[in-house]
Amino acid sequence: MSRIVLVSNRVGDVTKAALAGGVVVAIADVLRARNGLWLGWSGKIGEKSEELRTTPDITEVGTATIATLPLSNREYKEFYLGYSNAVLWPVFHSRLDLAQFEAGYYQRYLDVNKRFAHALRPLLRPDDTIWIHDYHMISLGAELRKLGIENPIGFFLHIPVPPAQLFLAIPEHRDLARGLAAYDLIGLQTKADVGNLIDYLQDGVFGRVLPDGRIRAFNRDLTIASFPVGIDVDSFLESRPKRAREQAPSAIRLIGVDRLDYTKGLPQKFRAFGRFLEKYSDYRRKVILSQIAPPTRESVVAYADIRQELETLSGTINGRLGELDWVPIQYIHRSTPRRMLVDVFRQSRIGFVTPLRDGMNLVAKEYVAAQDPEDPGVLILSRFAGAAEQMKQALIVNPYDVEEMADTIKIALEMGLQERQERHQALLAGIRTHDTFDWCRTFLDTLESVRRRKPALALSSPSEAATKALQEIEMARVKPRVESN
Ligand code: GDG
Repeated sequence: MSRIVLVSNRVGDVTKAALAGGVVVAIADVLRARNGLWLGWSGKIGEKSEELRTTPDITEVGTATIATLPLSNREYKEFYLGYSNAVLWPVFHSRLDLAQFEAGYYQRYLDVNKRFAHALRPLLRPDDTIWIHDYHMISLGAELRKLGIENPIGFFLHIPVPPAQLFLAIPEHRDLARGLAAYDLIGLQTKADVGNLIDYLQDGVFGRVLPDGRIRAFNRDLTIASFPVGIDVDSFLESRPKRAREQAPSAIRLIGVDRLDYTKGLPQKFRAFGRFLEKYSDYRRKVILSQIAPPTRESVVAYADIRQELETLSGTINGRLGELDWVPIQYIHRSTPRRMLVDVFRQSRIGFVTPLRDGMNLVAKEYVAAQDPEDPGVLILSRFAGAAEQMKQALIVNPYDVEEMADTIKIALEMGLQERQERHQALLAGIRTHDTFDWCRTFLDTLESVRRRKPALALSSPSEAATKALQEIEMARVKPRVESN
C-alpha cells in the first residue's frame, strides 16, 4: 500500500485526534496505518522573510511525519483572511455580497500554494498518494504538476460548491478551474455539489462529460464525486468523562453549537425561537435555547458584524420576553470543552441546526450520536446543510422561514416517544454506516481506482465502497442539473 501524503491549511494534533473529533480522527488513523506525511501551516505568523522559506519544520509522531510552515504577516492577511476567508468562503457559501475582491489577494493565494508545492516536492516519493484538503489549497495540485509531480492527487472540498452563476462571479474563476483540473479526483460533500461543479465546468470553461463518467477540462480528465464527511460515533461518545456529568437544565432545552459564522444562520435561529415563544406563549418559562458560538476569524469585518447583530438580538429577545427566573436565550460566545458536548447534547430535547449554507455540518451528526436511544431528542435541520441530503429523518426546515421554524419547534416538542425513537434509530444507523472512517476509505479507494486510467466502471478489483462511489459518479452524469440548489 502506498504512503499517504496529506496537505491542508492547518495540521491537526494526531496525538489528540480523538479529543479534536471530526475528520482528524480518520486522518490520524490513516496517517498511522500508512506511515503518512501531513503538511500544513504551523499556525505561526512570522516575518516577511518567511515567504522565501520552503523547508518545513518536521516532527515524527510515531509512524507519521508532520511538516509545518509558518505564514508571513502579509500572507496571513492576504492569503488566509483575504482570498481564502473573504473571497472563497463567502462566494462558495453563496454570499457574494460579502466577498471582498481586493487587488493582491489572489496573487498571495497563488504564492502560498506555490510555496507549499516547493516545500512538498523534495519530501515526495514516486509511489505516494497525495490528498489535498479544502478551499485554501485549490491551486496546489496544479503547482505540483508544474513541478513535474505525476503521483495520484485527490482534492476534497469541505465547503459547498455554489451554483455556476456565482462561481462565474469570481474574477479568477478560470484559474481556479484550471487548478481543479489538475486533480485526478475531486471529492465533494453532496450530490448537489457535484451537480453544481459539473454545471460550472460545462457552462463556464467548456468542460465535457466523457462516456466513462469523467470530465474533460483544460485537457485533463478528472473524476468528481460526493463523499459525505462523517463522525466517529464511538470516540465522540468516549470523550464524555466517566464521572462529573453536567447537571440537567431545569427547563426543556434546545441546543445550538456553531462557530460564530454568518453562514450558520444564527440571527434567523434566534428570531425563530423568539417567534415560537410569542406564538405559543404556554411554552414561556418552560423552554430555553442554549447557543454555544465560539469566535472565529474575528479580524474579518463580516464576523464582527454578525457578532454585534447576535448580541443585540439575544438582548432584545431576553429583554422583551425574559422574567426574573427565566432567561429564554443562553448565548455563550466562548468555546466549550469537547468533553462536555455529549452531555449537553443528550440533555437537550431539540438539536437546532439551521445554517443558511453548510458543506456538511458535523454538529447534526454529533447531536444524534449523543442521544439516549430509549428517550431521544429531535433534530431540526436546515435543508441547506449538506447533512440534509443524508439525514432525511430529521425535521427539515428552511432556515430563512422564521414562521416555519417556530412551528417546527412546537412539532418537535410535542412529538411522541415512538416517533422520536424511530427517527433516531434510522438517523443513528446512517451516521454509524457513513462514519469518518468510511469517508476516508472510500475517498482513497476511489482515488487509487480512478488513477489506473481505465474506464471508471470497469476496474479490475475496486473495493465495494469505491465501486459504489463510482456508480454514483455515473448517476450524477445522467442528471447533473436535477439536484442543484
Ligand atoms: C467545515 C464545514 C463540514 C463547535 N463549537 C465547539 C466545538 N465545535 C465542534 C463541533 C464540530 C465542529 O466543531 C464543527 O464542525 P461543523 O461541521 O459543524 O462546521 P465547520 O467548522 O464549519 O466545518 C462543514 C466540516 O468542515 C467537515 O468537513 O461539515 O460544513 O463548514 O465537531 O462539535 N467543539 C468544542 N467546543 C465548541 O465550542 N469542543
